[in-house]
Amino acid sequence: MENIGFSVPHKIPEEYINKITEAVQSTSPEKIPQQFMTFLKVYDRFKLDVAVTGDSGSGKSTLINALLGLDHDAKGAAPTGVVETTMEPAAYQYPNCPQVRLWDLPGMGTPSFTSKSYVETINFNLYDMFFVVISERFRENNMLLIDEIHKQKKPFYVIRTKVDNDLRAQGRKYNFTETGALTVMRDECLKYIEEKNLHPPIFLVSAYDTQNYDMQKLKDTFEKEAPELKREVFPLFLASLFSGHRRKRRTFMRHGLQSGKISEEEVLDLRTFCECLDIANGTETLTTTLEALDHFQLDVAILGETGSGVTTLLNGLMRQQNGVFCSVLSEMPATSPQYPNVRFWAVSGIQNIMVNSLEGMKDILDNFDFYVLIVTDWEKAYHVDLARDVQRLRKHYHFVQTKIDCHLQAQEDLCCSETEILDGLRAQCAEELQMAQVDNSQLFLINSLDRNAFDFVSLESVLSSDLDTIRTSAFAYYIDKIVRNKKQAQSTCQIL
Ligand SMILES: Nc1nc2c(ncn2[C@@H]2O[C@H](COP(=O)(O)OP(=O)(O)O)[C@@H](O)[C@H]2O)c(=O)[nH]1
Ligand SMILES: [Mg+2]
Repeated sequence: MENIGFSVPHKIPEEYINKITEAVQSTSPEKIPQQFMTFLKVYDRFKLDVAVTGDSGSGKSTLINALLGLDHDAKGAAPTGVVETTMEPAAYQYPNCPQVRLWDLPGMGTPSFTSKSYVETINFNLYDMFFVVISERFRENNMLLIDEIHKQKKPFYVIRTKVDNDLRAQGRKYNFTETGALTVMRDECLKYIEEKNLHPPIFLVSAYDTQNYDMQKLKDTFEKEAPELKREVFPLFLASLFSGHRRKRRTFMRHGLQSGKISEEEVLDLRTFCECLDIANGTETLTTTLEALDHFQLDVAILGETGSGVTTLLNGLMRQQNGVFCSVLSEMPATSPQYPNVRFWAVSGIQNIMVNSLEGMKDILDNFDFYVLIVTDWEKAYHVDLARDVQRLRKHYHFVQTKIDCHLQAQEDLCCSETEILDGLRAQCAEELQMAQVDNSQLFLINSLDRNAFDFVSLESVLSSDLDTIRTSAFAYYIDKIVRNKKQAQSTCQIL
């Protein structure tokens, strides 16, 4: 069959492949998947710890409550007040980003936390990012903080709070305009920061009037940038754990373990991986690896016999009306904004491939990260054989039975209800899989031409969450495969 020998295009741009394979070349191939998986697992779980810092009374705790959408006296709100209220750092889960924690820190410049010792006392290097909160005007303390953050190469936002107060006070001036006053405030911040050649985002907000000024912009910007910020700071986190000053490293490790950012069992794998990527000489390779993960294309195959409805299902999933992707094994994958960084491939005519070459089928299967197997007739063993092959590759799949509307129509003469017929189909699937001793996989009953009927919506939502979950392990598997291939090619060359 003409399809044998098919392989999908690179899943990540070639320049990343070269950099990563070069970096892990000194590791023995058996160890790559485990270390790599540990690295990706810690990254997946990693929480971006954002320290909300600034002078005492500048409005840090009130700002956190505004970001959490809580009143100051609500349960779970940060304590606020006109006297020093925050004595210990406290963490708050950021509402729309599960991977972000906001830390309410004590304020700078009180007898308990003097400006001089603040950075040491607070242990500034434990945080990944900073919201520097200022109010009324820019002070020397603010610049001290920004200098320290810059020294640590960490990202930060400058947030000027209480602009409602400032505007009210200035409103008495004779030539006052709100826009003019806000511009003056922004320019004041810019003047000091740009003198240092720094360009952080600046927001002018009121925690009491969140509908006006920059509060919404602050939330939108941060929520959009959070994944990117996480990628930027994770290598710095690893560098603090495994390189640099010994005493600092120890404090950092203790904190990492306590806060659940890393577990005892992961330390060894992660250390070896970081050493292998030469973390002592910079975090560039780690950053490249994470960028590659961002670019990684997940390949999903929709597999079925000729005429089983592969293309129609693909069009349904891509929300296309007509047969746009119609070749037997499309040269071009289908993509949709609903599934970012996923390529869907229509693989029709599997009966021919399987009859001609089982090995060829396995090679084709290994190109993909996930499979939707279309069931036509349980009498034919293709589906079960395919499921077994997929399982052997330690990958996942779902079964889909298409054209359910036709099936129901054909059964019209029987005196069964629709539910009884559908339940019958599900029971048959469970039975067949049990007999064949393949894992019990879910079966979706679909009419590809009507997205509102039967299990279409639940197939879509299960696909979304499954594809999200397998992304990192598929990436690790792929890197492992290309590193092995490269090593094999090198050793063959040497023998020759
Ligand atoms: N008008 C106004 N008052 C604010 C704003 N943010 C904080 N405050 C007040 O400033 C005082 C100190 O706030 P707090 O959040 O406890 O400051 P922290 O020490 O930096 O945590 C409190 O009395 C707040 O009510 C704001 O945006 N507008
Ligand atoms: Mg406070």
